[in-house]
Amino acid sequence: RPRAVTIGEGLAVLVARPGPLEDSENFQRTAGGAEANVATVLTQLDVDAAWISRVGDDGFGRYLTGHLAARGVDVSAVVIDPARPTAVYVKERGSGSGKATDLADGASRMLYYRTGSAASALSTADLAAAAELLERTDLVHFTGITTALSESATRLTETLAALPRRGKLVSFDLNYRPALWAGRIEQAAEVLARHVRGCDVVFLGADEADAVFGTDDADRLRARFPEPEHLVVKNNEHSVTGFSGTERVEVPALELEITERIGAGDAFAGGYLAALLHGHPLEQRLRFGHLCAAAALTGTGDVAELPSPGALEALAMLDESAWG
Ligand code: KDG
Repeated sequence: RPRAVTIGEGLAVLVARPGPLEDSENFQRTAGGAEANVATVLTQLDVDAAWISRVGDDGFGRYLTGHLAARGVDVSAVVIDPARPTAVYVKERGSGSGKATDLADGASRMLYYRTGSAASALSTADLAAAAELLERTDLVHFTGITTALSESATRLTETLAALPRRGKLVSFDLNYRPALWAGRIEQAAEVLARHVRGCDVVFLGADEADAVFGTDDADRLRARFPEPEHLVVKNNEHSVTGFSGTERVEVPALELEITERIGAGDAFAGGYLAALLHGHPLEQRLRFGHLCAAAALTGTGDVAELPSPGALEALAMLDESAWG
């Protein structure tokens, strides 16, 4: 089985009832954190995945590591920091009631409670401690969220992008979160562009690419960033354009009744990466991505619970008419 390592912060997610947050008496606890979400997709698709992170010595930290371990993710490199808490975010959901503090029906918003969290102390020392895992992996994946956590986390991601490859791939999802760059927003575009150029597999959401790099056009983004062997541009909800070397393929998204979008990008990345590690061609990789994203789009949590790899493979193989 191929091996992958993901590195980033995990968060306990408290999902509110649809409607203004002040009216939500109950919250459903789930798990989040972009790189943790990707790890759970990979393990469901026959990839051995490990997650490198830091959590607090608290119930949320135990919940997150338990949640990942139960899905087959190797959490042996997760450090427990007794001095800092595990991060939390509240997922506010709209009901479209028209009240001033309500969001539109189906819309959602993230409220972070993560300043000074355990994972904000992630640093290159965590890579040294996980050297063996990193040495024998086929793929390392991280996102622009980890980059934005703190200065020490930025140094860690710069080390990841420069990792001696020795046959492995380094994968990066832009995941631009302006709230995390507060105070150093002018640094964001430069650091993130360096990561795009320095990695082998890169995922860009069109909206966030527009915000950071000033264009949402897939071909312009490819022209601007010819360096990564694999570049995937998610054209909002309608389609995804994938570039691999000189190849270019566009695959439309499935038509779905969307429940909630947060986590869909991670599911897409996990599906694409698993298919890449299993040697599937570009079009199949994009279809795997869409199918995994569909699993996240049709639930309220961030984590995609998938059909079996065999079922996904059969769906990905369906002919053009099912996908057009
Ligand atoms: O992509 C989904 C993530 O955004 C979510 O799980 C929380 O990692 C998260 C973040 O920092 O926004």
